[in-house]
Amino acid sequence: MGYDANDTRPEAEPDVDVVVVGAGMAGLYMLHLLRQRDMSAVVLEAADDVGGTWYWNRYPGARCDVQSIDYQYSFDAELEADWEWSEKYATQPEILRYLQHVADRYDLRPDIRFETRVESAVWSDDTSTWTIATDTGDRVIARHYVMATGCLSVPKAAEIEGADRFGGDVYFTSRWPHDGVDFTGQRVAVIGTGSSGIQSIPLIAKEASQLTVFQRTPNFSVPAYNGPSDAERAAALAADRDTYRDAARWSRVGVPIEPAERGVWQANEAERQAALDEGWADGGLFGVTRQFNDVIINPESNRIVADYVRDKIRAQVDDPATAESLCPTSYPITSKRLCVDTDYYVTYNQPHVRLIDLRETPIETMTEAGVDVRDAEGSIESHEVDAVVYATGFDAMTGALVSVDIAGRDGVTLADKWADGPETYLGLTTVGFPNLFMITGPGSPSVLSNMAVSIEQHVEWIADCLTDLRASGHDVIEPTVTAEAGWVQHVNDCADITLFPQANSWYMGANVPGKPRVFLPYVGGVDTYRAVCDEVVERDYLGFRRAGPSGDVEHDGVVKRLQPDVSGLLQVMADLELPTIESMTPTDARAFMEITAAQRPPGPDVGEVADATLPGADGDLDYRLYRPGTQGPHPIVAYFHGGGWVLGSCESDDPFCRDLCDRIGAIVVSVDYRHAPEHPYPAAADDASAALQWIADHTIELGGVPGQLVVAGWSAGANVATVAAQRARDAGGPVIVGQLLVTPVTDGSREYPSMNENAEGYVLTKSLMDWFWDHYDADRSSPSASPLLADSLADLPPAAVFTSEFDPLRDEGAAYAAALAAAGVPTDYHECRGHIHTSLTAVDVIISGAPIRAAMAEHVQKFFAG
Ligand code: NA7
Repeated sequence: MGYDANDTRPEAEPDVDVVVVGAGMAGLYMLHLLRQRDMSAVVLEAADDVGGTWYWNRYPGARCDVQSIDYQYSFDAELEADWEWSEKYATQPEILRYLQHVADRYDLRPDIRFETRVESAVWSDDTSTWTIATDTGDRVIARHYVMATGCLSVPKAAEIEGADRFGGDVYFTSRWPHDGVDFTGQRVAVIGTGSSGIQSIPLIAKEASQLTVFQRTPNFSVPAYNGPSDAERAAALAADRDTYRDAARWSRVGVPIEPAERGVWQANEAERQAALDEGWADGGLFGVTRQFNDVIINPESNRIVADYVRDKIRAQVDDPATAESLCPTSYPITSKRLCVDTDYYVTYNQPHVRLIDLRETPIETMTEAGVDVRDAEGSIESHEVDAVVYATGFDAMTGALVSVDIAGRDGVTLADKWADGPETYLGLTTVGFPNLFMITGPGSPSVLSNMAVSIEQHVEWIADCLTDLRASGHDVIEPTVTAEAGWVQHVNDCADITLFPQANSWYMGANVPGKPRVFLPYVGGVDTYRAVCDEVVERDYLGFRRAGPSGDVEHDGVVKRLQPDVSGLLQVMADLELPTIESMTPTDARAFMEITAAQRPPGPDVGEVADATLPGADGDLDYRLYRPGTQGPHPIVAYFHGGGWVLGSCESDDPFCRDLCDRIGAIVVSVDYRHAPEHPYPAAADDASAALQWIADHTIELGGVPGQLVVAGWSAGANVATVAAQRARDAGGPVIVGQLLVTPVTDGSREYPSMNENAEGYVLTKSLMDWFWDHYDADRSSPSASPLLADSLADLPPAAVFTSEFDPLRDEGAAYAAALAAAGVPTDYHECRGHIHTSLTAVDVIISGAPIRAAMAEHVQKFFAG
């Protein structure tokens, strides 16, 4: 190997192809694979042995919370066959032995420099190399630089007043003495009740004469039911190893378990109880919280599961006050890492174990003799102890990356670039730091997944990337600004549809004072993520610039442009291989829509839902009225449903109408209109006008406020709504104070670019739109069919127009909004990023639509406020 402590050669020729930092699970496999690809590599490791997390975290009870059968390498069937785990959840010593075995088996140690801490890494644009300096004085020049430094490897400082003052023994769970600690007969304080605290407390209690646990925030913990390896899993693995491992690779969390298929709302009380009982009996990370698919999305679902777990905590702890202190209430379950324990809660039933709730009595200071806490009245209680154990956690995910002084292009450091939060492309690379790779970096599934699976995926992606670079004659790779911004946006979009951001967790960086509050891992799932990484390669490294002797090549672009839940729904629909609407008769299509509607979440409760009829232009029309639960009278929204003049009814947008009613605090009157082809153009528009007039005339009887009438509609319903508004203007009444137009049809006379750009793949297709128009059989040049073509749009009520980015109708909606504004109509226009025609109204299905619906409601409230 060509490196040397006194090396002063110019940084022209790399010593090695790759420097890898860290000899944990990631670094070991990276080294092995690089060697297999004929690349030279050296691993730099601060510890004196391999193991990473499993080297450092030697506290009593340290175990992996993913079953051992799943938490191991899968790249070599023989390695798997040679190693047998003694328990379902292996202890730290056993996992460490396993990693040592791997290092020996593949003879990795000769290329690992132990007791070598990397201090800085500097990129040179001139030589396209990284120069890595260590605390031993080594300097290694490498073409590529891989940080395999782990997500939870930099312990957080104690951050407790007077910590230095304590005169007894001090331990950190994350830096536990190699010879172990004997607490027999000692008075011990444990500070912190995360996974490390929860695993170690029952064992420390066995030795200590007195144990005082200082808890700042309680965690949800579920039973491990540790024991021999899970027989069912072992049998499945033995029967077909490749299928088992592949299922893990293409699963949500890197473990081959069947995902829950129903939300809590789809189960009745008894079914919920049975499912939760079953999950509790299974134990582990994937037991009770994985019975329903909406636990981390739907607050009500989350509350039901959290209540169940809280009851289980209460049932285990004898003292009611201690039990209440142990019950988390300040964040949704699983928004902080769920803990998996053995006898944690029952430990508090022992007479020598006491819980101090720091929310009631915060730590005042550490003293020479122990810990002083202060109660609400200001009195101090002193807890004298012989030893303090800090189980206070880590500077997670970014800590290890920014603790090395990494200077990229133009000397900008990673710490500076990430001052407001990490920005990465795929959690693997970052702009301005060519040839730098992070294994399980921020923006990848990492800590939300089985790390073993995510590590292998990253290591293999990086090795493939370097192999491809070599083959194409490039030696530099770096993401583009656009690709990175798009990925950061997508990572945030994914987090924002979940309850994760509500917790002050280390996922959010909230445990480290001053750290930016950003959701760090990628919550979109291991399967989705793997598909994205594969797609990037298939699209010839989309979002990367490559350079080298064979020239420069850049494929700029954003890999995930749809909102994550929209993309998930499209995938589900594609998997169902549903027939297209336009291949059906209108009658069949209507029946099909009804079946689909019956399977969706119901939307929020409102004060009253009443069905009745009103006179249309030619006969009675059904309507459904939604009334808020608050004291009336209320303003009224006259609403027209979507369905291309052919499909739907006054009930078909039920969840959306409930949502509008609830958010706005207005009566929503959803009215039928006659459908084509039985009643072609202009029947729908005529009915809309007649209905609007009737509603205005019956405002008082309906419980409305005279003069407070807004017209609203979605798609074809927005078309007839605004046509009715134009006609009302021309007829001198009724008075309408605003119009809410959601993805409206405004002009059938022309083909806008969005019609072709989004012709297929986003539910409303170009051919379906043709089918609708053909059935409506309208004179498309008439303003009653194409309201954009009206002679004048002046003096129309103020408008809020919402379109979706991936909607064939986007541009005609935008054109209508622009024309309204040009005609002097106060108009707010929103193009909803990453949405499709049907997603804005999909209440409780497309969660990313919720803020948009909130904006719609706000606009309508403004219309009413004048
Ligand atoms: P965690 O989960 O970050 O837990 C740290 C605990 O320490 C947590 O209860 C903290 O309370 C508490 N803490 C941190 N600082 C203080 C101070 N200053 N005073 C009192 N209490 C404090 O780390 P772990 O090592 O237990 O687990 C990390 C992961 O490793 C785990 O999720 C598994 O994936 C494996 P807080 O919640 O911040 O109020």
